[in-house]
Amino acid sequence: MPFYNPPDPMIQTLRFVLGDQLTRNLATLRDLDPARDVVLMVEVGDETTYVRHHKQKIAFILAAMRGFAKSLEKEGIRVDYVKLDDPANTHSFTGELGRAVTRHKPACIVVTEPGEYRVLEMMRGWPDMSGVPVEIRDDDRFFCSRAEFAAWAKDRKSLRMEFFYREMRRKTGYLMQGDAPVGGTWNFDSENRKALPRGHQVPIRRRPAADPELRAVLDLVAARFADHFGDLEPFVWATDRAGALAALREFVAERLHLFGDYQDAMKSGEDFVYHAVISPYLNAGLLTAREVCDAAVNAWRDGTAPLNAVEGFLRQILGWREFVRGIYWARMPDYAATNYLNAQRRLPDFYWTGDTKMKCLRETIGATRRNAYAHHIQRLMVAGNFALLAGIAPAEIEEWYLIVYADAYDWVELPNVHGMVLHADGGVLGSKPYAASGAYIDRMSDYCKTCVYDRRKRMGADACPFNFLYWNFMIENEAKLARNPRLAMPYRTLGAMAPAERETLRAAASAFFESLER
Ligand code: FAD
Ligand code: DLZ
Ligand code: SF4
Repeated sequence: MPFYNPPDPMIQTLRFVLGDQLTRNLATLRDLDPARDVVLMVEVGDETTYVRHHKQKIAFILAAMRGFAKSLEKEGIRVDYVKLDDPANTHSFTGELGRAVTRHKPACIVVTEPGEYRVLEMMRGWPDMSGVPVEIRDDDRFFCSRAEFAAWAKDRKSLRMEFFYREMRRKTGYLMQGDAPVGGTWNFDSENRKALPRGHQVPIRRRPAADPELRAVLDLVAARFADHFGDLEPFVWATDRAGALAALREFVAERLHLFGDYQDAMKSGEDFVYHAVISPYLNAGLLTAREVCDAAVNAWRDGTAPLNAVEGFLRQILGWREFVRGIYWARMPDYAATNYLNAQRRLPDFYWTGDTKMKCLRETIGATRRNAYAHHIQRLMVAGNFALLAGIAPAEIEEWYLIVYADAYDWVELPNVHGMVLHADGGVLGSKPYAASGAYIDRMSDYCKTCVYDRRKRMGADACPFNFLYWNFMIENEAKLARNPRLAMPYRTLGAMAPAERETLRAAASAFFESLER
């Protein structure tokens, strides 16, 4: 019985650690007294099914939770760990906290703020539910606290990542020389848009071996969540800190130097390209953002990775990751309800089955199913771009992203999908929608070469759907988007288009949508 602790009326503090808070230095655990405190961790049905997560996502979190609990126990810390198949499990955070309070009779409960608004709402009810004071601590694993972001955002007419990122560079001193950015510029994006050369061999990403503990979790998930999306095996994730650190080291040694050059590149059969593939570890707490940024900046100092790669990588973590979290907490709960472009279409079935003739989507959904992962450009410019152009209802596609990716929690998934991809927030997160035709996908990938559609054609039976959908999107949203200075070019082209051509594009899009319904 590895995790069971008998009732103890002397417990001072019950420290509740959630499945994405697996960090030894978590605020909840910092002043822990092993003699008087108990750590509570619970596997609950509500969290495994509030959306029907990818099988590997559930297995990753449960295995990582069990491993983390064991590592605390090795330190002599008492952990009250409730397993999913415990017959007394009430299957909710609130129910399990209530039972734990009855077991341990603590004087107080300590938690760290959660990653999802719905869980914060639960936490607010815990003092009344338990009759015990509940202290909710800041999650200081982020560089920027919620209060600091709110202060930065206050009185700004628009919130732009670039300016926030510069503040974060100044605050942390990463890649700074006094007040100026190292290399004389904040941004190396123009160097970072290369496609992979023909025949280029991407380094192979190593997969950790399954131990007996992971095997038990995989069997549990196979039995209990058989009808959830995604392949369970081969399982591609490490589930403890040592494995996460090894993945970080492998990335820094073998891929970081080309991260910048190929950060937007896509290639058939290459599920990871030069990406770090560490987001599940970061978001669950197995790695900290600071140690990841330190590792990258040290590689630049040591001369093993160039500035464009390291700056590009730092920008993702110090910039985007912190920025989307700031927006989430500053704007929730109203943020999720906006639908600026009034998108209403149902999510096509092929997002689940991968059964589509569009090669780019087949590749992206295939990778997603295999790994509970797709890299950023597949998420943004393929799966996301299609959802934007097709006018998929925000709630439908947001749920898909939350389900299918092992790194998906509301704080990070929602702003990326709702704001960056769908422009459903009307421009809070980004100044324009990332709408693109087939030409972009062709430039950055080899997908179009073996696709049944012709990416050069706008019309006709074999025209690339991204082409007519792109123009249909611009026409449908003309009233809302035409005055956006960043969309001046497409609207100039549209302005020069003959009415008959516009009509033909609209008709092609309608026929395509009808075929999707069928
Ligand atoms: P790399 O490309 O190697 O980047 C390094 C790290 O930077 C990532 O691990 C991640 O922590 C951070 N990062 C990069 N871009 C972003 C971003 N836009 N927002 C936040 N962090 C970022 N990321 C998630 O962690 N969870 C999500 O649910 C999620 N959903 C997304 C949905 C859409 C539509 C888009 C466009 C992006 C989403 N992202 C999400 C951001 C990004 O795609 C992933 O963080 C990245 O693909 C993870 O793979 P990696 O570790 O190989 O990242
Ligand atoms: C995602 C997830 C899953 C699948 N299961 C659990 C669980 O059984 N127990 C737990 O503590 N956390 C789980 N999580 C992560 C939570 O959903 C996450 O902590 C909240 O969404 C707050 O961000
Ligand atoms: Fe995707 Fe169009 Fe290229 Fe086919 S031709 S892979 S549908 S962008």
